[in-house]
Amino acid sequence: MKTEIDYSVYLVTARGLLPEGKDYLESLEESLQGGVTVVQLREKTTDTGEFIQVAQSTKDICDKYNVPLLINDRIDVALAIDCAGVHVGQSDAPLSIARKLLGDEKVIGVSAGNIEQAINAQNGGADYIGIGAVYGTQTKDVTNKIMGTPGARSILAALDPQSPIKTVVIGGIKSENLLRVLNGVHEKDTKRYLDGVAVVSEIVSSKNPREAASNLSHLIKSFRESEKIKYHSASYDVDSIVQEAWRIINAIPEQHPLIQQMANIVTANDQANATLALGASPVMAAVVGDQKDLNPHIGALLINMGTVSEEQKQAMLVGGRYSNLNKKPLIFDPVALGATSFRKQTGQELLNHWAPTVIKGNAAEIGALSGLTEVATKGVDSVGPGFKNPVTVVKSLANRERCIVVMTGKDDYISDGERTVKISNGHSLLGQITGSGCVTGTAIATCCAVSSMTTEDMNEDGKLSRGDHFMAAIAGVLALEIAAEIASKRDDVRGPNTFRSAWIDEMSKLNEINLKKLSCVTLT
Ligand code: 3NM
Ligand code: MG
Repeated sequence: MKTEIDYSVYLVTARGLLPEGKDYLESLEESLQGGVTVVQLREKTTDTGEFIQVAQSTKDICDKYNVPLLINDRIDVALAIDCAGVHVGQSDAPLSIARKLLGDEKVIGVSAGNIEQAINAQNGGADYIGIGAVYGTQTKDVTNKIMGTPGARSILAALDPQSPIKTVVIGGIKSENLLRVLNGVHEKDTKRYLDGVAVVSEIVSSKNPREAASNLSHLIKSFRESEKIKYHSASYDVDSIVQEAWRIINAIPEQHPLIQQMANIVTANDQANATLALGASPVMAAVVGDQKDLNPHIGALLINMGTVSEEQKQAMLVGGRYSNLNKKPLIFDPVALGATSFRKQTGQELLNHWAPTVIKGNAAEIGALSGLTEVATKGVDSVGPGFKNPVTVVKSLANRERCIVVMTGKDDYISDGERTVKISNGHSLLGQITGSGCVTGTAIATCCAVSSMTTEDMNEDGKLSRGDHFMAAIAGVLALEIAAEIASKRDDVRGPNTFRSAWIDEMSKLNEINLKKLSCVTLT
């Protein structure tokens, strides 16, 4: 019988890359303990006699953990030790020959660097394809072009949705970019997900291969859980949305979540006060050392790039990772992302390290993240009238990053990639004080925390963070904009500064009647 393979964490060996003093079989065994699900023995220069010996001892250890073994290139060695199958590259034996020699009971994988190679492998009866190279790698001289996640995704899209062929990606995959890879390569239209990721150096070159494998395994599991999210929210019409927004806002004081914020130095104080006014607790911890201990206790983490420093960036990288691991909502505010190349790089680096639950920005920031130049930036501000087609912009970014996208402006657009709403609340005074956008991030984080806490038991499957954060993002925006409208009408508001305090006051006094009367939500 053909061996059933779980391709999730696919280890390709490389004895030459072991850290000094680390024994090959010891490293292999530790990686299996950490969660490697399939092993490919890859030896490029070993003589046949030694190859068979190494293959046999590799197989003995794999057998102990019930993990299948494949042999790179050498059909004879696979036959000699009777392992699960082989992996052939484009310059190795052709698939048809490999199949003839090995028979139908063995697994055969083929390297595919482009669509044509992938289709040939599929039509020729390969069991899986190894798609690569996704990113640059030091491990192998890759002659194929680096395809990035879009290239790998186009290969998934080209496969026959009915074909049983499995897919893994390879090349430069690390735990730091794994979520990005899984998010980016999944093909929504044909419903094809990657069956796994293949790595060499991430595990082999590690002094602690058990931990390296276990990190990969953990991230893949949380990603798969996140795909199973079931929205618990009521019907999707304007009245139900506003009702759900009120349910979330009203639950804040009762749940009293702790909202961690890596804020900027300009608006931190307003962000902290707004958190309190909404009924939650702020904690402004933004150094690396705080993250591990604090993360289990927070309701959500807001990462605001407003005045990001090298030191704060490190805390952002670490804090975001813990948030993903502990399933805490992670709200990302890429302030002035398009303004400088340092900010662009920082934003990309952060998004390579973790998966946000919500991205919130103005038109220029969302445009810069999307790679669009239609809307320019001046410092932190967006200039001009905004996008001609804002719905498409937020929707495609939400699909690309697989998160909720909130684009603020005169009208706000919120999308989860499928549902998109427009909110036309707010007041022009919000544009005359600093940080009203940053404070909106705070409100979204607060509402996401509540939505996680109140929906946890309904979402047994869990997700990266639980809850219907689309509704939470709407609730956060509505809370702040309706508080602003009410504040702007107060007699004691005489200009931007008095407005600012009145606005925070009104956040603490929101009620169901006002919210329902004033909210201006449109389905798009
Ligand atoms: N095959 P690392 S890339 C063995 O593109 C191999 O087909 C590739 O190593 C392909 O995980 C590669 O250390 C090496 O980047 C991947
Ligand atoms: Mg080869």
